Amino acid sequence: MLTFNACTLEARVVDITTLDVDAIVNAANTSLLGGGGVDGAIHRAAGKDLLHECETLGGCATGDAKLTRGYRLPASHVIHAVGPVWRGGAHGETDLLASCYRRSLELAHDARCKSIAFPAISCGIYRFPADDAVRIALATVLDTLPRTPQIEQVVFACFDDAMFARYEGELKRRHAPPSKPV
Ligand code: AR6
Repeated sequence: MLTFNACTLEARVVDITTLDVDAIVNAANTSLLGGGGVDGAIHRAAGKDLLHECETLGGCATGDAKLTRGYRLPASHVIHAVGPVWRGGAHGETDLLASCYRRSLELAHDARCKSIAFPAISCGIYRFPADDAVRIALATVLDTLPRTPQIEQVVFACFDDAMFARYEGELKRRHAPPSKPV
């Protein structure tokens, strides 16, 4: 766990649909009409009313996010973020992924959420290299939090131990005191 200003950041091996936080982030696609992976799991757990609200949103651009209610989920809100498909790294993937984390925190802050949970956006079906994605996620969240002071808790929900180890490693690395100048 890492504390930054008044916010705690932690990684957990958990199904994000079970988390009782103010907002969970969905790794959606530009249609916002559901899909596989965590998107499918969130829609199954939230029920049809989530799809009905998504149908009113007119889709979402890659790198952006849109907020809905959580319906049957324990979470009050779902923030549907659209990560980039990995196409080798020269198509703006890094900036688009960072933008997902930034926009999600901004939307959560505007909706007065105190706690938010992220999946590893783009790291499944969209094939973003996981080590890079985790570094981008952490760096962007830490960079954005000073402008979203409403947020007190950030959870990185990992579906497996390998992803958890990546987040733990990155959280520890950022927690380490700076080395002494030589
Ligand atoms: N809780 C937490 N993490 C999960 C869960 C869960 N219930 N289920 C999967 N993951 P992916 P993407 C992890 O493929 O790469 C959909 O069809 C998973 O192990 O869900 O952004 C959308 O509609 C991986 O680490 O999202 C889009 O078309 C991470 O969540 C497309 O997939 C993201 O994997 C988006 O692909």
